[in-house]
Amino acid sequence: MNKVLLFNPRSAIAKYRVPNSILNIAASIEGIYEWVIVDGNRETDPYEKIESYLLTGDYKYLGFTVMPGPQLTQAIAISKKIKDEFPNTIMIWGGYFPSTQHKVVLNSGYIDFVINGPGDHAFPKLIEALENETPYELIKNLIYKIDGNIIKNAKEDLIEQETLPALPYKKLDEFYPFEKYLGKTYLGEHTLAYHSSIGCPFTCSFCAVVPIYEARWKAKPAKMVYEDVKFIKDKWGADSIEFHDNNFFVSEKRTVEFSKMIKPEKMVWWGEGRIDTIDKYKDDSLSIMRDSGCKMIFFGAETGNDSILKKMDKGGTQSSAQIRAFAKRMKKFDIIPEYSFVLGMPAETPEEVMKQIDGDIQFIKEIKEINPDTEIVIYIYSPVPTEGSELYKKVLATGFHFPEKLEDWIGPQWDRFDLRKNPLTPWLTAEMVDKIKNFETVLNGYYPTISDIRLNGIKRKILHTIAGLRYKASMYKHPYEIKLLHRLWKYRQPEIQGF
Ligand code: B12
Ligand code: SF4
Repeated sequence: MNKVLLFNPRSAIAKYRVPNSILNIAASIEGIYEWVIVDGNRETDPYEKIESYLLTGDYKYLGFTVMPGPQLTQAIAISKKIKDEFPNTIMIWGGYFPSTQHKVVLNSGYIDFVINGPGDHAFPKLIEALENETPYELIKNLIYKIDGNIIKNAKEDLIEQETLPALPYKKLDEFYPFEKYLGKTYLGEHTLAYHSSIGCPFTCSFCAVVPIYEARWKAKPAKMVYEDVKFIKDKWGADSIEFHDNNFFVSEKRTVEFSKMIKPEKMVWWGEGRIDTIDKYKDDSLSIMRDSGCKMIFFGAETGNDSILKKMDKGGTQSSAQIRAFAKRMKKFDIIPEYSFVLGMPAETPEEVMKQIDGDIQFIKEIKEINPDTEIVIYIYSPVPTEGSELYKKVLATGFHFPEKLEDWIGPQWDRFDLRKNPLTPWLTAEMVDKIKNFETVLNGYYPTISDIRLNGIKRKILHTIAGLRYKASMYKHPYEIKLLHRLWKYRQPEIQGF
């Protein structure tokens, strides 16, 4: 029987996390096919490692998990090289990038299959079909090419998460000591990355989760989450948790149940949620959450402009008034709201785009006044291909299009696109991008993020004082002195290096 190699291309510059995507795929074949993991975050030369496995002649199937951004660099270069040197291997890509960009991936000529969304059932079924030379044409979530045509199979219903096998943490530990996956963060000395639910019930028109999960959400029950966390705490000493779910807080009941179970473990935890969802939580629930260690929550505030909020199809009831009021409410419970904003959305005229940017800058300053502890994360809007959405239609009408060759994604023009810092969207002028970036620099100077644990009190004070004049006078142009200090002190941006 042929073996499977699973590869997690490098995604983190410094702090790496448990490679949950590839670990789920390993779990799906555990006990059926022999597998190994190569983690690009833990290897200086992952190709050398992969090659050493392939030279044994035992490995035929290669599964790569690929998220846009830096992961693509290793994913593309290594896939291409493997196909050149080991042409009989079968290359399967899964994860957010191939799911939303399957055409460019399959047209590259060196990737054979794409798994669109969850691979927990699709991957073992595909390996089984390939091993037994039986048809794979009916496997759900599979995308492939026949005679030059791309075939996209039907989507599978979301899997009940409690039916999934446990993640093979102990086996991962045999490849890479697990303790090292529990890095130091703002939350604690040994932070665990855990993924407790998949999808999201909402349909925000700018979000990559939507085309893959189509407004569906399934979660592991609170008890299962607690037991996994407890196991890792007892075995490897985790003291804090980052929940990597797109939307951890969909169910108030599950959140409260989990909070009650985790409280005695004295672990600090963080997750991502929606303002309008959590604003409906009872005061009691928020207190229970805080007492159980929930220190900070990441929210997509997106914008203070109500008409853009509508266009973004936030799908719920979020409004600028609620964003303000909620920042105040969180203060009462001592939970830090980490508000993320998306600036630079398209509009009818350049003046209108600039007006939107100015409005959001003003709104962010207002939020900081209401609750100075609010952490602000700023993204520049990068389109995701959400077929059928009004926003995406509008984006295409401006002449925007994604690269036609896979290699172009890692060319100098596109490699920062998905970092949402250099969006290449035709309606954004250099002046607009500069304004957003300069404001962000001044804001990060005046209010340095608390998640940068290396930045001590004195450095914070210096930054705050130096940036103060600019911030108060709204003078954002050429903030060289703040940039210099950021570079000198290696200032950390949570949106790039982990939240
Ligand atoms: C953890 C994480 C990171 C970590 C990576 C940590 C690491 N691995 O070391 C960090 C913080 C570094 C990161 C960075 C970025 N990330 Co990120 N990240 C995530 C996050 C929160 C969790 C990923 C995860 O572990 N999921 C758990 C697993 C179980 O789910 P999954 O990946 O979907 O896997 C399933 C399927 O996709 C499929 N599958 C996945 N891989 C494979 C492989 C094979 C072979 C098969 C068959 C199937 C398969 O099967 C799995 C099981 O069902 C996701 C959001 C999310 N909730 O998924 C965003 C997400 C993937 N990131 C995203 C982005 C854009 C980025 C950035 C590029 C930009 C940014 N500003 O955030 C940066 C890049 C910077 C960099 N240095 O690379 C986006 C992608 C959006 C898009 N346009 O496609 C997401 C979806 C967040 C979002 N909602 O916007 N990220
Ligand atoms: S609520 Fe968040 S995860 Fe859900 S669709 Fe909107 S942006 Fe995406």
